[in-house]
Amino acid sequence: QEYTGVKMEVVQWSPEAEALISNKAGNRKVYLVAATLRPETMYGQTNCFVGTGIKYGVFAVNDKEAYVCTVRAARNMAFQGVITPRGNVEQLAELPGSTIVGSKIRAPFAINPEVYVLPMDNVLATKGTGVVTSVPSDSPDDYQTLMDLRKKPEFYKIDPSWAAIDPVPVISTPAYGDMTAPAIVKQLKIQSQKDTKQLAEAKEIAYKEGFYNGKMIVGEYKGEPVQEAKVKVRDSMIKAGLAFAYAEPEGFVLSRSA
Ligand code: ZZB
Repeated sequence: QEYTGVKMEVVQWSPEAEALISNKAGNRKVYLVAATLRPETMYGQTNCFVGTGIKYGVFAVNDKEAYVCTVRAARNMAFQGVITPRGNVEQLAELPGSTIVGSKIRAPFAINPEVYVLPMDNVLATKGTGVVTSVPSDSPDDYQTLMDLRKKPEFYKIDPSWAAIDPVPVISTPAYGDMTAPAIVKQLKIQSQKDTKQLAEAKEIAYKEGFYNGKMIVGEYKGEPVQEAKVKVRDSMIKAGLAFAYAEPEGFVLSRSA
């Protein structure tokens, strides 16, 4: 899988994460890195998700930057030459996902430039970076999780204000309008992020409709089909130093343990 690694600079750590990092990153700028297959949707980021039970590390990229992701993703990045020196992973600090929640980050290209880190039940430690950027207009999982968090902030141990940013229209599709994910969630009668089977189906529908029939309604490539804008948005994020190519070696973990 060829993902785009999106760099979200930490603007303000939660007190818990701040205490764990203290001065361990030195003068480096620290970024949460999300792996996405939909770079063209980045205008509509409203928050970012981590798994509360997942262990994250702060990894040195070079003298100037550090990335927050799983150790598994950091190792992949080191092999891909994203982290230097190639093949070498230096962990500066360890952060349980629960401690990162409530931190504020800068979401590149987003219409809402600063957003919060929130918890999601279904983040897989074994996929991408373990950090997921949230686009509730176009991702059914993101939309449903945001609704769950708004319904039960105490249960999820969040401040309601962290989940206050509404979905932002980014792409228009003929079948679902400019809020594709909420429309599919409603159509499939999805009630919570625990409805994982229906959410998988919703994701499949949203991917297809967005990619084949979607048109950009915001940003530099407004009016263009998603099929054309996808790579252009990705390239301009990479050129701006806000993203990088991140490949996931398919079946790598399985073939190693087999
Ligand atoms: C932003 C985004 C906007 C995404 C969208 C999707 C959609 P796939 O197809 O199964 O490989 N993701 C990334 N890493 C994880 C993880 N560790 N655990 C759970 N979810 C993760 O899924 C790739 C997508 O799943 C990624 O692209 C990311 O969310 C999420 F409008 O990034 B995406 C219809 C989907 N729309």
